Parts: sequence; C-alpha cells; structure tokens
Amino acid sequence: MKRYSAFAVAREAMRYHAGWERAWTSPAPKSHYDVIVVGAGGHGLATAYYLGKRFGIRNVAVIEKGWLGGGNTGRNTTIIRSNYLQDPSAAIYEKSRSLYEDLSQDLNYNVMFSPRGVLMLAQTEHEVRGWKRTAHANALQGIPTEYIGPQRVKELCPIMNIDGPRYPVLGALWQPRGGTARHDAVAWGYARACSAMGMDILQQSEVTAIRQKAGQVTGVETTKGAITCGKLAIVVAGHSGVLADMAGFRLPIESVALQAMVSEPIKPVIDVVVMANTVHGYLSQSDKGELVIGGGADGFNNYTQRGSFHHIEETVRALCETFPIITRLKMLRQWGGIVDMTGDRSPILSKTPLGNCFINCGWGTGGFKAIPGSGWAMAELVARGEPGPLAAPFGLDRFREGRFIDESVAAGVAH
Ligand code: FAD
Ligand code: PYC
Repeated sequence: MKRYSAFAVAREAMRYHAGWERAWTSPAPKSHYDVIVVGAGGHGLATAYYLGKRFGIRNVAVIEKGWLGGGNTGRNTTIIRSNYLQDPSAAIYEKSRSLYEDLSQDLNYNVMFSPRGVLMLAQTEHEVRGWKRTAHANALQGIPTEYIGPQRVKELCPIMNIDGPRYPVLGALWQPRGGTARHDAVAWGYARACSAMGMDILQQSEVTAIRQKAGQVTGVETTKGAITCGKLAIVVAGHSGVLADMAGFRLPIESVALQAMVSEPIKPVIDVVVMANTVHGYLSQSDKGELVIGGGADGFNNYTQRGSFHHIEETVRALCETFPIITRLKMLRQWGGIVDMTGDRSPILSKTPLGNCFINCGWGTGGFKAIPGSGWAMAELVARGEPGPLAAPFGLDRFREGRFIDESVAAGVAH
C-alpha cells in the first residue's frame, strides 16, 4: 500500500487525484483464518492491528455486520483522557492515551489527535473531594492531572458561567494532555493498516452462530457462509450479550442507549473539552466548528441506536446554564449508540469458558479513549492465550471473586 505523504498529495494533485488506492480491500471470505475478530469497531480493528504488528499474526479476518466504525466508534463524542482512580484503569487508559500521541505516524493516517486538555467540573462538595482524590491518585500513578480552582477554570474556558444558577463551578480536575481525536479516522486508520498487512475486513457479514467442539470454538456461521478459525475474539460492545449467548456463556453486561448531538457550526468559542457530570452534559468543539454535545444514558436496557427524547432536553438545559452563549444555537443532528455496561463500570478483557475464545467488552460510555490500549492488550491475550499486565485485572473472574474495579465516578457519564 502506498504511503500517504505531502509528496503523495502533490503527486495526486498533478493527476487529478486519479491514483489514490482504496484504503482497504473488500475481499470474499476465506474458508479459514488463524484468528477471527468479530466486530469492526475501533477495539476489534485495533486488536487485529496489534496482532499483526506485535505478534506477526496476519491470517486474520475482522467480521462486521454493518460497516466498519458504524457502531459506537463512529457515534461517540471522542473525549480522550486517562484520569481514572484505580491503578489498573489508569494503566490501560494512560497506555491508550500515550499510543494516541503518535498514532497518526504509526498508522500513516491522520487521526487528528488534539490534546487540547480536558476539564471535569466539580459542582458539588462531593465532586470537589472526589476530583482532589483522583488528582492525588493520578500523581502516584505518574499521570499529569491537577485539581484547579474556579478562576483557573474560567481562564481556560472563558465562555463558562462559573456562577451557575443551580450548581456553581467550584473547581475542576484538569488533564492538559487529554483531548479528542477524529473517531472515523481512528477506525479507518486501523482498517487501512490491517488491510495493508493482508488481513480481511468482511463488512456486511453478520456472525449468526458460533460453532464449537469439546470446549473449543471451531468457527463461525455468518450471513456470507461458514468460516473456520483457530481462535475467536468477540469485540462487539453493545451486542456482547448476544454473541456470548451464541457461545453458550453469560456476561455481567447491560446494554443501554447513550446519545449525543451536534450544533450548527460556529466560529471557535471553546478550545478545551468540558465534562459537567453533576448537571449531565459534556461539550467540545469539532474542527468543523460544530459543538459536540453528549448527555446521560437511558435508564433501561435497549438496542435502539436512538436514545430517549427527554435526555436531549435535560442535556441542552444543563449546558445552556453552564454556557449561556450557546442558548440560541440550532442543533443539527442527534444519534445514539448501544453501550455495554458492567456493574463496576470497568471493561472486560478476558478468557472465556471456551478455550480459544476471548472477549473484549464493557467499555460502556468510555471506550473510545481506550481503543489503542485495549487493542494492544487484547492482541496479547489472544496471541499468548494469557493476559498481559494491562489486561490481567479485567478478567471475568473478578465478578465471581468480588474484585471489582469501581470506576463509576471516573466513567464520568450519568448512568
Ligand atoms: P463498536 O464501535 O460498537 O463496534 C462493535 C461492532 O460490532 C459494531 O460495528 C457492530 O456492528 C459489530 N457487531 C455487533 N454484532 C455483530 C455480529 N453479530 N456480527 C458482526 N459484527 C457485529 N468513549 C470515550 O472514550 N469518550 C467519549 O467521549 C465517548 N462518548 C460516547 C458518546 C456516545 C453517544 C456513545 C454511544 C459512546 C461514547 N463513548 C465514548 C464510548 C465509546 O464510543 C465506546 O466505548 C467504543 O466506541 C466502543 O468501541 P467498540 O469497538 O468496542 O464498539
Ligand atoms: O469517558 O470521557 C468519557 C466520556 C465522555 C463522554 C462520554 N464518555
């Protein structure tokens, strides 16, 4: 595959852009792969990429029922941070954030990582205590974050009303190297790199059954026929329960809709990311100028990619209080994604009751930021059959043994 470069852009400009190759191929399925990854979201694609890059395993198919990146990976508000409380979370999210720093160079694809800084507002005394505690934990974990007061918040984000009518801003947890990246580009960049390594990305192919014999997976049935495999990685976010059911085991996962929306594009007004968890809203501005806005998750299980109407109203109301400048903006579009929630709000990267079947799920409302780190750790688990240090704490056995990794505060979105 030809490299993207300034020279390539100039060359193609000279010949009316007729020489660009397809970024990834759309092959017919082979009859057998060493590894099948189900789900071409960011986590599935990153798993395949690091299987190839770190372990030389390239006879890999990534099977996707829709189009790649069409699940939560293409539906999120793209916030990247690693300011979690517990050590295992901080380790995997910081690994991920640090991989994002040079992901564009690694993939030779501009994922538009923008470390513009993330503010998590404290609007109650409880949050003040919580974010101070997290800042201390992050200091011990070697993750640069800082608890800052309201005047510094105002300097970083002048459009914010820190004297809000319901909840004044008392301070914030500030992570200067947090930020955003372009979500589609992350999926496309990994897909292109996988395809360049000879892997097959099979879109419009739904896995409908998992074949097994003597406690091992032998292959999958798909809407494009049966395919055999040496190992199976299930990486399907909100549909994890459905796939686990096909494999014959149960997961401690609930699937609910989380939604987001964007405004009409306007000139730059905010150059940081703000999360306001007490009033249930988060805000950043995209490179196109749209305000990217998200709110809370539905309070009931479902598989609709829409979300409840009242969340739009609550989220917009909360953000209008915090940012009065936005009150007359029009909203352009709204959408939802199905997030996979565990009880402790931490992910699952785990072996399963089937010997050669592995699962990666439970990233819930916060897995976009985790894509590179999760792929890195999942590839290790699949390749070696045992988790490495990043994945080890996130096994399914923690639910049986009561070793929860409670991140319900750091997960940061109302649920
Ligand atoms: P997905 O991208 O959903 O990929 C799973 C894929 O599996 C899908 O493409 C699906 O079609 C496919 N699949 C399912 N069943 C089958 C089958 N039977 N056969 C084949 N394929 C199948 N995280 C952050 O870090 N920051 C944020 O700001 C943030 N905001 C969010 C806002 C919203 C509105 C939502 C919905 C989520 C947000 N998240 C955020 C969470 C983040 O989007 C997800 O955790 C992450 O994208 C999950 O990626 P994934 O690859 O696991 O799942
Ligand atoms: O995990 O940072 C996050 C997040 C922000 C919005 C949704 N999830």
